Amino acid sequence: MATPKFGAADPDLAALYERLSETSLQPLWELRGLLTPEPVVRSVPHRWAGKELRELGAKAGELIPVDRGGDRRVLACANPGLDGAPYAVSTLWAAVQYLRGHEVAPAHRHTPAALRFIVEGEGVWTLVDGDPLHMGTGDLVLTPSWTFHEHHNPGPDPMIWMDVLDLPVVAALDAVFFEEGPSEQAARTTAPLSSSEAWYAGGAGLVPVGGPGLPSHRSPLLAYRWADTELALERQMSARESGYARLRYTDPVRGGDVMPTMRCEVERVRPGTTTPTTRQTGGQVACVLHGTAQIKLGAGDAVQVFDVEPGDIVAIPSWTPRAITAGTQLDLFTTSDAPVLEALGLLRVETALKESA
Ligand code: GTQ
Ligand code: FE2
Repeated sequence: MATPKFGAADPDLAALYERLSETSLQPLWELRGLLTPEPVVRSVPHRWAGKELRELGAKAGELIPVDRGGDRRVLACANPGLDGAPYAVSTLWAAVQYLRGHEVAPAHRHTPAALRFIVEGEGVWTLVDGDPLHMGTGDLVLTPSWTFHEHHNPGPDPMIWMDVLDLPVVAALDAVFFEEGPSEQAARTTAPLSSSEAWYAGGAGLVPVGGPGLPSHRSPLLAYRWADTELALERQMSARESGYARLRYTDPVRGGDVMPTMRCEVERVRPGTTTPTTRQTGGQVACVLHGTAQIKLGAGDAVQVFDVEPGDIVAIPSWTPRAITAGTQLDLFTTSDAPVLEALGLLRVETALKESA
């Protein structure tokens, strides 16, 4: 499509605009909305109800097979502000994936990185470059960029979980690559402990001396187990008076975020407690693991309150104030693109805004 032609009453200026258009040039002085005082964000606060995600995932399970050609039975959360793009916020893909008993989602790899967070159920295994990682309630499982991964469900029961990918960021950078894995029948390997955990989940503050070389750009630990997370939440809670605890999942060796494009955190909020109001640049996707809460997004006239329960997925667009009041004790998992903004010097975080109407 040709670049737009700007109009002018002055014939000389109109002639210039004509030439500019023919030459694929645009005059900045006619352009609006480029350098805005604050981010102009297209995605809107939104909640996808866990109840509906489970019901519709199961329906897709009846109708859609998983194999070559289909590959993944995934329902993508499409933010209503993004004109039909299948993204939860402008920088993050969030989805639910449904795998029936005895099904295998075949091996592939891609440059967009993925993570799985499990709200309910267990029994599916994800093989990451051949390392079998069990998936259970409350676990965070990573599929870093360009690692082969396949999911297999050896048991009879279906399982559903949340996927988050940095796909919109990688796509915006024109850096998406994809390839299928070995086309033989997918390996149905299980193991009491993944190799990743055997090496790197030794315990708080303990890392191996020697062992496999560290992968660059991401955590060598690929699964963060709920039992460990819960213990850390409760310990922090006992050290605070506020009824609010918050943890970040990190690379156990280098201490940074789990992957270069996505930050993962989990919060526990005691019943009746309200978190501070905060906002940050970049998008966030939250998923309720346990409990009920009111999540307040926005401020002033634009404030929206979402009543959430387990399995709900919530889109928090860039620079949107958020505050949470727990009904019953809340455990909330969040992924953001903060490492990307941080690496570029663009992360702004603001806490305790004056106005929180
Ligand atoms: O499980 O491999 O939600 O490749 C989107 C793309 C999940 C996966 C998604 C994928 C996967
Ligand atoms: Fe994938």
